[in-house]
Amino acid sequence: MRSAEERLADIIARSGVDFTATLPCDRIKGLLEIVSQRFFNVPLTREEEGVGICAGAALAGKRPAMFIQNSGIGNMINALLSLTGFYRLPLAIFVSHRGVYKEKIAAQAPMGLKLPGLLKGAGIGFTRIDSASDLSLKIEEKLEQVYLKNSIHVFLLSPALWEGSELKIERQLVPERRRSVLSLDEQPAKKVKTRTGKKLDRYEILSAIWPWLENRAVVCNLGFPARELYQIGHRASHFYMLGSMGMATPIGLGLSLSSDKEVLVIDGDGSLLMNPGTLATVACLAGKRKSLTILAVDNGAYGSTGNQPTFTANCIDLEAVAKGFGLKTVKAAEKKEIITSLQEKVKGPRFIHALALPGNRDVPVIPLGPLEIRKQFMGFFLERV
Ligand SMILES: Cc1ncc(C[n+]2csc(CCOP(=O)(O)OP(=O)(O)O)c2C)c(N)n1
Repeated sequence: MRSAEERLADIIARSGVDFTATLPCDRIKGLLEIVSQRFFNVPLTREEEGVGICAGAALAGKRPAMFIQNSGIGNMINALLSLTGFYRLPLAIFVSHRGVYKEKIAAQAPMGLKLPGLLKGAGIGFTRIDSASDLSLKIEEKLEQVYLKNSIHVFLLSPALWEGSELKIERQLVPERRRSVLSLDEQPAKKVKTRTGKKLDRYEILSAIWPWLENRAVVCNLGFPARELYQIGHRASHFYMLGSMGMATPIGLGLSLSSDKEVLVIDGDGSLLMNPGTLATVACLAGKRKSLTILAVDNGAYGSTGNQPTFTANCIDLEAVAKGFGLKTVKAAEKKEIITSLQEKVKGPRFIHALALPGNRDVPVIPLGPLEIRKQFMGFFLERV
């Protein structure tokens, strides 16, 4: 029997969708794999750019569809209203609806629960798809309307849909070539220079730097980076992000601009690519007296959602990006290189590009809520100012 993911892809193909754009969520990783294999697919750095790319595709006569997590709607709303809606362009949006069904990550609840109200307020039509039997019944007709009437429609896909799915995905971690990265397939992978090749995964890097983190304020990227750091050893000085992808470096900058304390941000390639402009703000505003370090753990993947490749896997050198904005940078791949870079006394903001292998450790979600994390962190940060 065909899996729910394959059946949904069949319906989408029948409706004539010929252009897709995706940004991963762990709960739809199977669907995303199928979409990237079956359709012309643009892997995104930020959901908002997908609205623009799909608008361009629609202007060129295509039938675009996006596949994202509900948090991404938060990044898209202005462009959806002032571009797609305003110019009456068609867009179908398939949303992994988190926070509503057997959710283990509490931070998914605020956006997930409020999303229907937000869409209603924005005048965007939506349909909840709660079970596999809803698939053809509820989707086909709505999809037809999207392209006939040039409208936006959101399909809220409950995680219940994929329960018991027979789908088997055979995929290596960050394969060399993927059809989805269309234009990149024609280019040889760029080699980034380090004295050594990638040796460590994120967990090994975090374990290696953990002793150095003592008594330093640390802002840690969401998902597995925060979970792994907590598992290696919790300290009150750790601000674990539970959601708000792309905000690690901005939070670190805000701390640094408000204090003379040393601040370390542990960020990720996917998160930095979602919000690279923040490196310009850091370069221009974090003055020479400040001690702000961004440790970019670059595993070339959206590690936390299934290791889907990001553009740093074969196209973008994050260190060059940071350097371009004027930051002091260094590239490191080995334990010793990473630790020496951290220990080096540098005035002003700096960017350490830590090259990592993809992969996550099987560690549980952080048992602390946001208020507890805030209380502990502020206790540490304000006590010593
Ligand atoms: C706006 C938004 N889109 C998508 C997600 C789903 N998501 C959570 S973590 C993550 C991957 C982050 O990748 P990266 O920063 O490279 O860190 P890694 O897990 O690879 O260490 C994604 C896509 C999200 N939380 N928010």
